Amino acid sequence: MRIERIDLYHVSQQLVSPFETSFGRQEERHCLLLTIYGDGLIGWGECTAAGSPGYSYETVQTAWHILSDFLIPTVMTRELKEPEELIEWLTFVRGHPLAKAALDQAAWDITSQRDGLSFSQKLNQPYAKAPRPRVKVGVSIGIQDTIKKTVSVIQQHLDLGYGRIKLKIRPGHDVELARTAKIAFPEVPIMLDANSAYRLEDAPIFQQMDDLDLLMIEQPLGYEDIYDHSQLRKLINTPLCLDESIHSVDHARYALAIGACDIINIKPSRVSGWTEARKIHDLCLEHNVPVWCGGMLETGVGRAAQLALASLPGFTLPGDISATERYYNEDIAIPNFYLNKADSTIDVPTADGLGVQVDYDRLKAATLRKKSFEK
Ligand code: OSB
Ligand code: MG
Repeated sequence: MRIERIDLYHVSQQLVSPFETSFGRQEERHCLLLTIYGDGLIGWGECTAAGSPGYSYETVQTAWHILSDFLIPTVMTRELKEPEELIEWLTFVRGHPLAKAALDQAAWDITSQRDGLSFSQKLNQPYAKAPRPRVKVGVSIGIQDTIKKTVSVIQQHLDLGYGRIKLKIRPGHDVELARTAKIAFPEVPIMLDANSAYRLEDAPIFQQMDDLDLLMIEQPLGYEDIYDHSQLRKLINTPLCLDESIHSVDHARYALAIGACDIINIKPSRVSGWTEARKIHDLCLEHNVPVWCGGMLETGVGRAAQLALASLPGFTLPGDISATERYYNEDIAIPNFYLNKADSTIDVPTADGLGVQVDYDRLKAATLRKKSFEK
C-alpha cells in the first residue's frame, strides 16, 4: 500500500472531571491524532503524549516535532504491507514511544480495513482462540480532596457497574485511603497506582497494606527502575504491577528474569504500539504472568484500539478502559463506548479496522493546529 498522505492534528478536550495523580492534575487533555491515507482508506492513530512531561518525558510538542521531522517523512517513503513492519522503519529514532505508537496504530487500522477485518481480528490472527467479544474493565479514580470524597466517588462508579476500582495514591495519601476504601467495600477488587511516587525505603508503607487483600500495587517506585521493584516485591504481600518502567519486550524480559513484578500493565502507547504490546503479551502468556490494558484517557480513537488489544487471550485482568462518559461529554469518535453493567465489560468493536468513525465537526472544534504531509 502506497501511503499518499498523513494528516497530523493537535487536539485539546475538556475532561468531564479533573484527573489528579502523584505527578499532577489535568482538567483538559491534549493529544495528537493522525490519519494515514492509502488505497482509498484512512487509518487513525492517537498519540497519548500530554501537555506536560509528567507521566512520560514526551509531550504533545516533542511528539509533534519527532513525528513531523523524522517519523512521518520516513513512513511516507515506504510501501506498507503488514503493520508489524512499520515499527522497524522507525528504529533510527531512539525512544519516543508515544510518537511512534500513533503511526503503529494507524498502520494496524488501515491494514485491518484492507483485509476486511476488525483491528481485534487482525491482532488475534496468530492465536487459535477467537478474540474475546467483550473485555473486563475497571475505572481509574484520581486523587480527591478527602478520603470521604474518594469513598463517595467509588460508590458512584460501583453504582455505574464498574467491577474493579483503581485508586491513585501519593505519599501521605495512601495507607489510610486504602484501608478506608477496603473497609467500606470489602468485596470489591481494589488496586492502587502510585505513578512512581515512592522509594524502596518506603517499603514499610506498603507493608502496612499487606493485610488489605489489594488486587495489586502499580508502579510504586522509580519510572525507570526495575531492580528496586524486585527488592520491594520480596518485602510485601500485595502483587506488584509495573507500568512506567516497561517500554519494550526487552524491559518485560528483564523484569520477569529478576522477579520485579507479578503483573504487567501493557499500555500500547508506552511500548511504541500494538506490535510491541503483543510481543509483551506473548512473553507474559508464556510465563503465566497476567496482563491488563492500561489507559491514557484516550479519545474513542485510542480506546477502540485498547479494546482490540485487551481481546488477546492473555489479558485476564480488567483494563483501564472506561466508558466514554467517564472521560468526555462529546468525544471526537462515534459511537460512544458503554459499560455493560451486568459484568463490567465493554464490547470490542466488530466493524472493519477500529470500528469507530471520527466526527469531523467535533474534531475541528477540538483542533488547535493541523499539518498535512504529502508525497
Ligand atoms: O498511570 O495508568 C496511569 C492516565 C494518564 C496517565 C497515566 C495513567 C492514567 C490512568 C488513567 O490511570 C487510565 C484511563 O482510564 O485511561
Ligand atoms: Mg499507571
